[in-house]
Amino acid sequence: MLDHTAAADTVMTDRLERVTAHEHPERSLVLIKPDGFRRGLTGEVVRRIEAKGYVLVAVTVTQAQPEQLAAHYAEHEGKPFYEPLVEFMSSGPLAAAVIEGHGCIAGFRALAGATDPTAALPGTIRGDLARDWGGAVQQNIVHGSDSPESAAREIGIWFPELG
Ligand code: RTP
Ligand code: MG
Repeated sequence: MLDHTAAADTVMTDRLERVTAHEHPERSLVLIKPDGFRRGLTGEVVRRIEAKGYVLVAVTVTQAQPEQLAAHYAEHEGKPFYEPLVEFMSSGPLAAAVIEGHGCIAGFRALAGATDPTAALPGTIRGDLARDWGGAVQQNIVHGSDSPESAAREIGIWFPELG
């Protein structure tokens, strides 16, 4: 019993040290898109994030509002896949998460794999769990911020209380 408690304390201390050892650990915004949520893959994505060593700061399940998607995907407005993308992202609930850890922006993008699930390498989230369904937009399970500036902006859209 004592041994078990000591082991649990060690794990907790290690976790706290990882979170608090640096003053400004990097954060990224992750979305488990409606295809991933619908298919029950939220837990699998979170498992991979935690197995990599990143820490969950916040997680929520929500139906994306039009103004959130307009802000989130402003850079893609006018592109051929924009309207199908907004429709796809509105097609059901999604899970949004903020993750934390040094290098987690690039690190999560590496976990996610290439945008096109056919090209995404096995071992990545998109390579293992997504495929091309021949639609107007790629349904590729996850979104991850692509820069510190994007992360700050996107966290403000999905978690205004953390912005
Ligand atoms: P994300 O923003 O979702 O993390 O994905 P990404 O950076 O890898 O890709 P991005 O270029 O930002 O595109 C945003 C999302 O739009 C859909 N898409 N479909 N030609 C297509 O069918 C196409 N191009 C883009 C994908 O869902 C992509 O993740
Ligand atoms: Mg992107």
